Amino acid sequence: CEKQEGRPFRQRLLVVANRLPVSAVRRGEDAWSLEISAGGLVSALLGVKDFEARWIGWAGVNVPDEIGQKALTTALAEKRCIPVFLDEEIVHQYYNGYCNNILWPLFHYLGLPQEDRLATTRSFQSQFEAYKKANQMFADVVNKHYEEGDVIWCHDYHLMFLPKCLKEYNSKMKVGWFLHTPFPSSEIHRTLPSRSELLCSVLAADLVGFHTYDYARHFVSACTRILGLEGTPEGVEDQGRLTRVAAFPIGIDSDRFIGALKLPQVQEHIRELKERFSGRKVMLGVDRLDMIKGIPQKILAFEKFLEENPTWRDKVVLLQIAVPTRTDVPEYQKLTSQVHEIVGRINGRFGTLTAVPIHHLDRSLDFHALCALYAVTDVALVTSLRDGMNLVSYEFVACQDSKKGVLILSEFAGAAQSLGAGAILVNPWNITEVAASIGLALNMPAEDREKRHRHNFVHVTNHTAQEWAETFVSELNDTVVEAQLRTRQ
Ligand code: ADQ
Repeated sequence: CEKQEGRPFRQRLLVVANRLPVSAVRRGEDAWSLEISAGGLVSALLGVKDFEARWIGWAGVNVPDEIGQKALTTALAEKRCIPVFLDEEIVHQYYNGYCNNILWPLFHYLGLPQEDRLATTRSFQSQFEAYKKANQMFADVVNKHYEEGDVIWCHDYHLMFLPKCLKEYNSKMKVGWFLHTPFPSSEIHRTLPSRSELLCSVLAADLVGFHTYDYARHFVSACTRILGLEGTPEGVEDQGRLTRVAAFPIGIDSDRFIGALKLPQVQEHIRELKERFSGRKVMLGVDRLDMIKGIPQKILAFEKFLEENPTWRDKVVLLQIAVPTRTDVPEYQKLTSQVHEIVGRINGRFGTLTAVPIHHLDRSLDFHALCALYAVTDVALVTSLRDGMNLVSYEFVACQDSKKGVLILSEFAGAAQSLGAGAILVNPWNITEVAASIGLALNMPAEDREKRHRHNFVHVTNHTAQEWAETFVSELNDTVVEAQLRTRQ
């Protein structure tokens, strides 16, 4: 059994996710350069140290030729990654189509894109077929690398069909499935034409996990209402077979953030930022540029705050860092222009020759710069319209132990259930309420800030990514053992 820092690995863990945690760039016929990429799941699993983990997923590039595929497979193996090769047509139908155009908005209560609602409805069946085909391709790769005793952990809405495909290969595989987005109310889920097939496939897993009890409850009620199965306190039962369903709230590797703050380069960043924004309170938003994150609503709330509080106009600055995603999708392009237009208007309206109220960056920040920004922030604004959990709120809290800034948090983010008592909770659709909360946060007495921060800091440092993964995997092992005992009785 291989070792890491002298400790034996407990078990082989096959982490299956749509994207591998690397971006691959082709440098020649058989040469690739690889870089670890950002994202919620990557951040979480970076903190997991006690498993011998291998990642299986798509590398995000089309590699039609055998030489390229072979070279990429070899390069990825060094990073314990195993690629699934998807061609352009499958990616278009499965990833852009079914995953991002149908499941993503539906699971976040946003419905189908307005403009092409009918077109989407028409192409639904072909996209669903591509989705199943892609999931089968993932299953083929997992099966090829599977060894007895492995734990297989499938991630997210891209792979809802995978548990069924895997169990068809080998019913003894230990299969867990975890959803990183919300699972919507059964009234929403039942509008999906493929509603039953998806639920049945997920139920083939031994353990099904969600960030919150609400999402788990929605899933169980979808199974009872749509499939007519029995929901029990443990999960869902179908002809004597139980699928365990439970909540496993994700966390972050808090030590990594707390440790980074002590590094000289981060201290230098902090010093520069303090100097740059001296005399002004710093408000911060860090999001992927996605409609679920509620960026335009957040900026409009900030505008309302400035409108109603002229004395604050030259004393506060909003830094909004938005990483562009899915840049080829028209809806996302529209969102980018919309955000630029609103920011431009507000800066024109409230800016002076020497200062603007909003600094908006369309880019990703490196880890050290991000930590420094979190550390100098007085008020963080997380106003997602819906969010499975939201790790930015956790990262902000982890970096605030000396400043004790205030977190304004959407009640529709999963994090509201864990950080709600320390944050100011808001309905992100209510701009008046968010604007009032900004005032409350900026004027909050130190004692109150300290109490709220302490509550959240204890939570963030006690419920880490590592603990999340360990709990899920040990629960999966236990579930399988219990099921075996039940069948023997
Ligand atoms: P995401 O929607 O990606 O994840 P989130 O949980 O906020 O959302 O994680 C984003 C990650 O990307 C954070 O670690 C953050 O630091 C990083 N990031 C965001 N903007 C960045 C920027 N400009 N520069 C650098 N880094 C940036 C999905 C779900 C979430 C769920 C996670 C984990 O949508 O609800 O919390 O998975 O389960």
